[in-house]
Amino acid sequence: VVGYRRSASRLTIGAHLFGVLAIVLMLIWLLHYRGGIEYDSDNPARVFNVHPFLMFCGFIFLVGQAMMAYKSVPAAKEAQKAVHMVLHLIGIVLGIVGIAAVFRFHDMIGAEDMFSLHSWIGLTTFIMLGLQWLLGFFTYMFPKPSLGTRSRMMPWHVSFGRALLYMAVAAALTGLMQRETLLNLRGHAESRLINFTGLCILLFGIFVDLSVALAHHA
Ligand code: ASC
Repeated sequence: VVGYRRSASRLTIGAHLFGVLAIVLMLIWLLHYRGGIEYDSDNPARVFNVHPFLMFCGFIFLVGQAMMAYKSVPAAKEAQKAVHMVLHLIGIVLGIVGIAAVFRFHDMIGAEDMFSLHSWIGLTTFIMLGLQWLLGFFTYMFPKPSLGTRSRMMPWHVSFGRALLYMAVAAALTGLMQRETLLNLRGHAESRLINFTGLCILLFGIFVDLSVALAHHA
């Protein structure tokens, strides 16, 4: 048990490392190469940039942190649970703004919505994660059915959450690829920067998932 717990907390270090690295690389990309991040801008590119920024640095990063809260927050179990719930909620709210930004961008340039594989995976994942949050809230916070029901739901809650994290990573990577292709960046330094951002996002997902998989569940 102690060995498991130790390896799970070492894995959270890997997750923090790749998560922060992905944020830094993405900020270099959006601020240095892509003109900045601004929701209310008249410049469609700056409006678009809100989307990758909030979907990773807001949504996926905070959801991952929420998943690791039971290892990384040094507090009583009920406090960890509150952090787990609230971090997901903040992530979801930022995700809503991030999705609104890309719809606003499409509106500005007269492009159709929901055409790409990225948008299908991404919106499906986001809606299912919202439903998972509601189900988790009603099961584990309020009104909190019997202990038997809660424990029977737990493997589903954990397994489905882990699947959703990989789905979110798939959405992020297809989104980065799409942007790279659309901007015609093949062979440029910027394309390498985007690839490394994607690799860090993938490794963040893997480390978060392993830290959950190798943890001990109450
Ligand atoms: C909860 C909670 C848990 C589970 C457990 C049953 O409400 O905080 O850890 O349910 O008691 O699996």
